[in-house]
Amino acid sequence: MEAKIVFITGASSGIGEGCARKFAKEGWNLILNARTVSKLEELKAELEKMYGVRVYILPFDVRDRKQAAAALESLPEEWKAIDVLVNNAGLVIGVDKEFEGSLDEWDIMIDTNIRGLLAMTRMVVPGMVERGRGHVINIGSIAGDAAYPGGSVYCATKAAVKALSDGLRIDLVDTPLRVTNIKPGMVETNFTVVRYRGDKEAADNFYKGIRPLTGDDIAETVYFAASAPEHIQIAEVLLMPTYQATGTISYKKK
Ligand code: 8X3
Repeated sequence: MEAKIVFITGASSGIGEGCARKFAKEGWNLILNARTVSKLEELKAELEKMYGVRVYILPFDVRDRKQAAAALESLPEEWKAIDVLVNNAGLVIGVDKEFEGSLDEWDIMIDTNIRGLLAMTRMVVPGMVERGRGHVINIGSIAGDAAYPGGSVYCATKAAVKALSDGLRIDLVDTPLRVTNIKPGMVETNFTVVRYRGDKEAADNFYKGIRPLTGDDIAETVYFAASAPEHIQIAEVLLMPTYQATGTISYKKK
């Protein structure tokens, strides 16, 4: 059988990069998206050589609907039959209160985490429905389960990811397609550096005394959902470090 195709947004670092490595290791062909190509080119060279899979680089900003549509349109015929879409591109900027933060920064989060994810789903899923085969895996967050201090808008975007995942599952209930919402807790990636607007020390402090998850840990769970037998739909997975209990409560060793 032909190798399956996974399309990963935000694949140049963190959870997206972890997913690229995991799916390649399992023999899948990859379409990798991010805004900049340099890291994707490195990944492509490495994974093609290491696992003998094929990697197609598709750079665009998920916030730019026209760019995204043109990129998807440009996919060569043999890459169009996407089996799994991993809607991973997402970010958090700042830890401000809802009455104090920057509307411009919140727009970036809303446009990426909600509108970008929705646009990708809207563009990729019709082909899956036509082919009678496909799986959408959204990277949500523990932050979508309940708001926490300094997280208001980010938490709202991840609550939206939960609603969009549930809504899509409802809309696809009469099809063989599957929808999964993966909800990570603390994961140590560049994500946290962006949350603290580039302050590496603040980001390191966030994880001090706890062993956080890695992008590779999340990728294992994403792959678990993608490779489950066809009659099993992993609807949601909430996963966090052993010493984390909720979005706000974790035990940090001194
Ligand atoms: C981010 C996870 O625990 O920082 O999606 O809210 S957490």
